Order: sequence, then C-alpha cells, then structure tokens
Amino acid sequence: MEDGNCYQIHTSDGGHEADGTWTLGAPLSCDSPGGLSYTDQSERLPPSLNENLADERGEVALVGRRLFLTTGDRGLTWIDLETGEKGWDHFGLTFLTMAFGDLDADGLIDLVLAGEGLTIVYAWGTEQQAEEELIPKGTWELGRAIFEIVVADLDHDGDADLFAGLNNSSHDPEENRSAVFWNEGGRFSSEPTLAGGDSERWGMSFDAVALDLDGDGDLDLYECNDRGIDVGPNTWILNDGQGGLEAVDGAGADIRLGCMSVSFADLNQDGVLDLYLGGTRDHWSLTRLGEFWVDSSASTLEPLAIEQMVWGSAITDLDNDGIPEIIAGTGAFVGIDPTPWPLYVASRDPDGVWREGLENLEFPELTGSRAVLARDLNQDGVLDLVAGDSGHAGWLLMSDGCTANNWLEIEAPTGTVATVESKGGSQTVLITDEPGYGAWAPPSAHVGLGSDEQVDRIVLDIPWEGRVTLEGPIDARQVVRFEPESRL
Ligand SMILES: [Ca+2]
Ligand SMILES: [Ca+2]
Ligand SMILES: [Ca+2]
Ligand SMILES: [Ca+2]
Repeated sequence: MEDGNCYQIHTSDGGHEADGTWTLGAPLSCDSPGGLSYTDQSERLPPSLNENLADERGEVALVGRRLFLTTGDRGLTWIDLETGEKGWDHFGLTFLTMAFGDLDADGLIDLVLAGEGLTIVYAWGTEQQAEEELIPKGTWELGRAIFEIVVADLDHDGDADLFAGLNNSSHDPEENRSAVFWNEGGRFSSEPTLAGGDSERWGMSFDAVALDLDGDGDLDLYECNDRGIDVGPNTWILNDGQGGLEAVDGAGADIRLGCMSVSFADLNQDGVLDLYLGGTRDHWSLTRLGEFWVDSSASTLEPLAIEQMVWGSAITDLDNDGIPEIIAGTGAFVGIDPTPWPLYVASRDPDGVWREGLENLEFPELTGSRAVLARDLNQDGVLDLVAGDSGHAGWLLMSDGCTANNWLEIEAPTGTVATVESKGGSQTVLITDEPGYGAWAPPSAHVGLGSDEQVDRIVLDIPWEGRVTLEGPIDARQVVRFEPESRL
C-alpha cells in the first residue's frame, strides 16, 4: 500500500477491503436530556482589530481546541475554547482564503494562506513555526487570484497536495483553469500543473470540495464558480487515478450561478449524496438520480430574497432526530452594518420541502453571516455553530446540553462516504474537512439516530483505500474513528 503504485481501488461492485484500525470511544452519558436550545456566546470571540473594515470573507476554522476567524484587515483572531485565551495573527501577505492540513506529515497542522500569493505556515502556532512562500506576495491582485485551496492527496503518494481554484476575473474560461501544487515528500512544486479538459468549462472558482464522484476509488473535485452566467458553470473535475485532473461534462451539476458555497448531503435520504449550492440571489438543490443531477430547487427549497446572499453552508443533524438540517450564512453582498438577513436554518417537512426554522430555535436575525461550521465544541453530543460575519467578530452558538435523541460521530479521511445503519433506517453522509464555503475542521460527520440506542453497521468508502465495514452493535453517543493502515 505504501509505494503508491501497488494498490487496489474500490469499485462499485465490491472490491478491495481497506486495511486500518477502528477506534471506539466511551459513550457519553445524558443524564438530563432537554430540547434543543443554544446560548449565544458570540461575545466570547475576540473583536477584530479594526472594526471599521468589512470582513468580506468571514472564514472560520477549528484546529485542535482553537477556533479561528478571519478579520476585516485580512488577519486572524483566535480563541482557545478550553482556556479562553485569545489572540491575533497577522501575516506578511494579504490573503483571500485559508486551508489546513499536515503537509509535511510531522503530526502538526500547517496553515495555507492564498490570495495575492501562496504561503505555507508550517507547524503553525508552535515553536517550530516556519513560513514557505510558494508564490510571492504581490504576484496577483486580489481580484485575480487564488480564491480556493483544497488540501488533498490527489496522486495517492501519501503527501497532501494543494488544489488551487483560480479566479482570474477574466471572462475567458481558459484564464480561470484551476491548478495543483504537488507535494513530493513534504516539498512543494512552485510551478503548478494546470488542470485539463474542455476549457469552456472553467469558471471563476469560489469554493470546491474533494470526493469520489464516479466511485472508481480516486478523489475527484466539484468546483463552485462565481459569475457562472458570464464565464463558466460549476464544474466536475475528474481524477485519472494518478492525479491528472480534467473538467468533464457535469451531467446536470454544471449549472451557472454566482456560486459561493457547495455542500454535499443526502437531501432526500435515498442513500445517495446530493448537492446544495449557495450564492448570489438564491440557493439550489441538485438531486442525484443515477448518473444525473436534477435541479430540484423549485420543489424542495423556499426561495430567498434577491438581496439575501447565501455564503456558507453546512448540512447536518442539529436535533439528532435522523433528519438533517440546512444551516447557511446569509447576508448582503458587502457591509459592515448588520443586514436584515439571518443565520438561516431550514428543516425538511414530510413532503420533502426545506422550510425555514427549527422547533423553537431562534437564530440571529440581523447578520452579515458568511462561513458556517457545525461541530460539537462543548462535547455534549449536540453540534454547536460558528459563523463568520462581514460586519463583526462572528457568531458562536453553544448547545445547552444533550438531547434525548441519540447520535454517532465518525472520523475518517476526508472524502469518505459513510453509511450508518440502525433500526430506524440507513443514513449516508460525506466525511469532510470542507463542509461548505470558508469553513474548515478535521474531517468528521455527525449522524442523528433518533431513539435508536445502537448502530447495526457502519460502512465507509474511503478514497484510495476501499471499503471497510464495522459490524455492530455499536453503542450510540460516541465518536468512532477509522484510520487507514497507510496513514498510521
Ligand atoms: Ca473518482
Ligand atoms: Ca439523495
Ligand atoms: Ca434534524
Ligand atoms: Ca455541543
């Protein structure tokens, strides 16, 4: 498995069983279950250094116990959730997006900053911190730059590569062709390889996610592109199995919009992952039917106001009832002052329509909310919410204790598709570190189980590794982790 040449890939008719190790935690107890409720703890977040600058990006990240948010002056603020310690980081370049991963495989998280240049901050926040400039600052203007970085091992040599989504502000699709910076044993190429395929398909990258589209075992990418009407549509980028990337026919997923965010989730709960897209003027749902993606927006989503932009998105089960919710950061195009758009949450009714609101929850109504991250920060088995905001430090909504409904959390390599079977049925989720625009956290997925106290089976389809099954019964209310042999 280690030499990168001798591996078998999973095929949809069975195939290779991945080698690796399962780790089960101790189930959390829930002595006094309550209804779902949140306390707004946003005042805990450190203020931006300059409150008079809008933070157009509003990105958020969770690294260890530290929560990071971008600020209007293109720096980062952070808070340690354990100790309450706060800080600010500034770097020598103006960046548009941040990404994370262990790029030199030393066990420490590295930070990637992309915008007017491309800089890696190795062992970020530790005494070994060291910067490497792959593309000098000032190479690009901010309107013509890298708008998205996906950290993923695209050629299966064990090293995490950098997929760079280019947004050249050009109406010529060829100018927006995305690229890969290759990682060979912890050393990066400074000359990227441009991806190939039909040049008319390349658009102005804004968000992207890595997953195995065609079930052949390698990591592909879906790219969400701004100004699709004028330039190029959203794009499927297929991997040839060795890291060669090619934009291909989107089979209905190549719609044209002002795309800001892409999230994959099984919206109609038929066991196949669907697509949720946020952007200028509205949001979209694309249902996967066999090889095709069908635009189901009109019949499944409530339309939003033209001025209400959907920036970030996360689709996961907040109340642990087994039906996911859509959480989206919505706001105006720009702005420092609060805009009349909420941190949006929608739940699915029995007719399959996602309607705004959830039980008696009241989320902030006046926001310029951007990236959204849903993770269990206070470890009570209920997802907490973090959102960036264009006008102030951001939002931190903490759950007020456990729910009577059960849950399970799974950690596995990014791009893994997990199927969780329990008495109430089967659920399929994407395990990813890129849940939607501008949000990052180590790859995991949270599955609500309703009244089911045990899980019968967990099946993981792991890119490059194959399929692995854990037979139950597995107790609910715990974190289950699978680590492939090749990464131990
Ligand atoms: Ca593939
Ligand atoms: Ca589906
Ligand atoms: Ca739910
Ligand atoms: Ca929580």
